[in-house]
Amino acid sequence: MIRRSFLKNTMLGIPAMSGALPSCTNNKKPQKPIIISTWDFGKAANSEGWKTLSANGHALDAIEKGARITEADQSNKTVGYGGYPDRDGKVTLDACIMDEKGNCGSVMCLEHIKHPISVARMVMEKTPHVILVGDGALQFALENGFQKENLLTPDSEAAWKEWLKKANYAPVMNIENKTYQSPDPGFFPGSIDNHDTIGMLALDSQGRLSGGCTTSGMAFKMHGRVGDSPVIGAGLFVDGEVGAATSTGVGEEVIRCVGSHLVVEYMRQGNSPREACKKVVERIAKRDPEKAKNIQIGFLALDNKGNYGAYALQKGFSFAVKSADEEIVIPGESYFK
Ligand code: SD4
Repeated sequence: MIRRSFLKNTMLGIPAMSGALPSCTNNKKPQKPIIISTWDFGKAANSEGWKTLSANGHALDAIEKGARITEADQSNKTVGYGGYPDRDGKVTLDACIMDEKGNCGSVMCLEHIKHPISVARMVMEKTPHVILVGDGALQFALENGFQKENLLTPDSEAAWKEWLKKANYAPVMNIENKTYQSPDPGFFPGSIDNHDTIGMLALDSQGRLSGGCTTSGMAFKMHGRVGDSPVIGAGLFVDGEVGAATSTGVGEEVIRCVGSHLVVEYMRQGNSPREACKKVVERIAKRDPEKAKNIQIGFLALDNKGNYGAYALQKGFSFAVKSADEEIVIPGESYFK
């Protein structure tokens, strides 16, 4: 079921999107342990991560295990195996992971490896570096026991071939009821469900925070294009003293404001996770109001007490929460109503 109909049809026990926004875009009391993820498919990833958290495991393990569920899901066309390729037909993956102490690892433009989140973790734990890209990242993965695989599924290959017929770049940016025609036809490549990265944040029973982010990026992007998702500070940031944030949407705009880091800094100043996300969305909207109307960006944040919140530019964003108290998918509030 696609995300939009899923939201309309289930809502998982939360108030419908019409009328007052659900108060659960900000939880009422902090929860620990807790795991939260972008989009409705985050629910399955959360469930996997929860197995670790509920057994008093480390938030970092919960993130990695959860993210691997989405990466392996070939029905998800925007993360990992089965992700839409770039315009040359290559599936290139971006991922990063970070813990509460500032340890982090990232891979960019990685081909042929089904679980970039695990390679990112290995970059973090086994190298003195933070980022490996392209061939170097692949070489590192193969040297460390990962298998080389074909990640282009028949479905995604067919979608790419269909796109090639026109290559007309007319994407749907996950904005409810709206199709975005990019003013720059060479830049925003199009597909349905074009922007569905998974960003995950977790707080474990011992108060350790971690986060991860993994994506195949924009469908039919230029070969070599990297978005915000594997960029520490942009697609993900974790600071154990404060909280963690992650993002989804048009990565270029998130990179321009180092969005997830900014969310964490707003939390450091005393803002709730929701307020912090809202402030960054507002900055993006004010910087270029015309552009902002036509793109989607969503931020998700979790503080080190277990309060969460989210905010997006456009309607249509959702996030999934799992704790001992709740397992829900929540429609995100948005700047444009
Ligand atoms: C990117 N931010 O590559 C990612 C895509 C995304 O939801 O978030 N999709 O720009």
